[in-house]
Amino acid sequence: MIFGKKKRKEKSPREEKKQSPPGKNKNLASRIASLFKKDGETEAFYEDLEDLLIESDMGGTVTMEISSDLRSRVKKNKISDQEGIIRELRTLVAESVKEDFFEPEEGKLNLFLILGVNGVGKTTSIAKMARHYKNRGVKDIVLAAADTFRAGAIDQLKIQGERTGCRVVAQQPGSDPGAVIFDTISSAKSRGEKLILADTAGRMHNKKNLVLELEKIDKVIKNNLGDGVYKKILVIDATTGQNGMQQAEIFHEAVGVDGIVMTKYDSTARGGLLVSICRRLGIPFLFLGRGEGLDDLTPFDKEVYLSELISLEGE
Ligand SMILES: Nc1nc2c(ncn2[C@@H]2O[C@H](COP(=O)(O)OP(=O)(O)O)[C@@H](O)[C@H]2O)c(=O)[nH]1
Ligand SMILES: [Mg+2]
Repeated sequence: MIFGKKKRKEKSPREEKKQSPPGKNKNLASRIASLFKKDGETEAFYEDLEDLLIESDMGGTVTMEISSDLRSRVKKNKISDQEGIIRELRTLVAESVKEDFFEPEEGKLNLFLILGVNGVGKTTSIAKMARHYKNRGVKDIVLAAADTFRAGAIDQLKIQGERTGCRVVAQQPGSDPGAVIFDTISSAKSRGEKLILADTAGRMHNKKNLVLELEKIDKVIKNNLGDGVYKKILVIDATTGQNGMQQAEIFHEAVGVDGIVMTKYDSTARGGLLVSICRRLGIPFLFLGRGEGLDDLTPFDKEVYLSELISLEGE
């Protein structure tokens, strides 16, 4: 890993908010072009570019790595024009970003455990994913209400079950989430259902308890799923900036995250958090949430994402 000369401090969410660009346009290309017009390929240009990347939520460390890599590539490839620099930056960002898609395996019981802190959009994303997989022909989907902490969370999942035509397995509020998962796996096996989408609680105020609870759930799944397919999917809210990065680190360390759904992508003008998470943790992105409706979830498409973040001439 190459580090720049200076170390950047991660900005607090308050500082980040102050600098938030207006509107929801995430495209950095025209802003990079004006910086280049002003300064040419100088130290001042790279410093302003770093500020721009940080404002887009790429985080201090990743920004400095990318800026440093960009300098050396520009030198090595003797790039001197604006479009060339933008193209090289996009290539560097592209190398950091990973996409994936978890197609439920046929003939097996698939369990996708949906993780994330309160309010990021887990329950909403479960409904959207249920809709998405149903549209792709996965018929028997069951939702597990393993966020047992709040009665509201169970009711919310039941409503989503009705809206999407999926069976919901739930117990009383306060019951053991592991027991809900156990029930769901056994009933899904006996009914021959193919996909379990399991909701979880995400109380971050007590990291130790969160980790213990997730470890318990993880054990129940591993002991009972047999030869089924098990994926841990983390939901991150795009508007939370580098807090989202910290959440990804905590969950990844606790249980090992297989893929990420980024929600509220429609509500931010900053598209860089995804680069930061992919580059630092190497976790692929699966879906982007672009609204509150059931159909506002799109499979993550790296090329579309890149052209929204750093468009090239003619795009
Ligand atoms: N604009 C927007 N809002 C979203 C998106 N995903 C979820 N939300 C909203 O975020 C709020 C919290 O969602 P919820 O699913 O209850 O979060 P949970 O606590 O993680 O289960 C709700 O008001 C959702 O409608 C999204 O992609 N875009
Ligand atoms: Mg919820």
